[in-house]
Amino acid sequence: MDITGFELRRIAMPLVAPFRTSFGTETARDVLLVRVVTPEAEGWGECVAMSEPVYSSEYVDGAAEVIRRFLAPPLMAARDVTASRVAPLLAPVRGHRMAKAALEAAVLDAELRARGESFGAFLGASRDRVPAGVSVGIMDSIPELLDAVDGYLAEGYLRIKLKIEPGWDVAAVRAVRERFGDILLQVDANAAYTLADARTLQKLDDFDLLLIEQPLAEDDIRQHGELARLIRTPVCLDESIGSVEAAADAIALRAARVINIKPGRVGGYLEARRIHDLCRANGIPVWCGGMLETGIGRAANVALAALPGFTLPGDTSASSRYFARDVTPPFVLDDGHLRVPEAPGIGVDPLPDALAEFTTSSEYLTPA
Ligand code: NPQ
Ligand code: MG
Repeated sequence: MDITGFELRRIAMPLVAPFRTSFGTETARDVLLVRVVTPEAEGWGECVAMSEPVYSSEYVDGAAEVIRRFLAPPLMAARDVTASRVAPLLAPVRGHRMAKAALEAAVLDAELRARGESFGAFLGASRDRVPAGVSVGIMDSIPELLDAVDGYLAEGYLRIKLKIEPGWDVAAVRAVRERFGDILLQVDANAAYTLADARTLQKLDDFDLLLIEQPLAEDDIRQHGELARLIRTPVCLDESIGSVEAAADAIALRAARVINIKPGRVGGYLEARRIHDLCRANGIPVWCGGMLETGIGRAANVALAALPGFTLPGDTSASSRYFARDVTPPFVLDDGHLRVPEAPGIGVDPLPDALAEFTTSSEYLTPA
């Protein structure tokens, strides 16, 4: 395909409730959407960067700028662009994986729509629905946390993930375990601890957690290996895994018994599939993370989560977990599962009225 242009569209989506993590509290999702226009088809990609560089070094304004100045021009100058050529064409630009992933996703969506193939079929999905987990933010009190978890279990979520930080960890986990018994339960620290906290993290060993996600800093892969030898809860890496090479290092260092795969964090769905394949070959279970995606990113994530190595429920929740109104027909829980879209590309179409309601700006990039 030759690229006619890219639309960069910013939308502001109010969250149904504030979402607090160890790095801050979000009340709205500020999202950059990419629409690629080609003669054959259009395609959509969602950039998962946040407004501020607090989960990773990327942030939305920076992603828009790097796309505008450095990433869109070489793609628009190239002929016969396919998704598999996007990463090689963008390789001269270092980093900026979330920005690159949004472009690759848009091109892949257009390419698959043009040939009538779904994301699931293309990626190698082995199921038509995926079990849904939910990520539960840090609350002001334990009773509020128990009410929130109770509500999600009543909705049918099959796995609960508690966000933790120093001071909101052992007591929160104990309260949820005592109240709800034998549920699938895991925790995510978003890099809030150091190896000096190993004694606190050991106390979580009593609660039969599926895993502890990213307890230490992004760069501390070796230290995660050290921690993994000090605690029984399996260590899962999120922020530390930005590529298939990082995943291979983490496995070799025994720093991750489980890996959270987020396509945006690793530069796209093709790299995400390579990490899946590596982990599967090494007996490392993976699950699909979430970045509060709209239906556009969620649709593609659900397709990825249907690959055979995704053996743990992911953070692929229903649209209603985050948004009162989504920009696509909403993803809804069916017996605790989400259906993998079957239509071409990501399999869902943005709703023009919803897009218009949430759009804060739009620009159209064309070849030089
Ligand atoms: C995680 N996600 O696994 C992330 C982090 C996260 C679902 O827990 C706005 C945009 C707020 C992206 C809060 C979940 C966010 C965000 C947390 C991502 O680490
Ligand atoms: Mg995480």
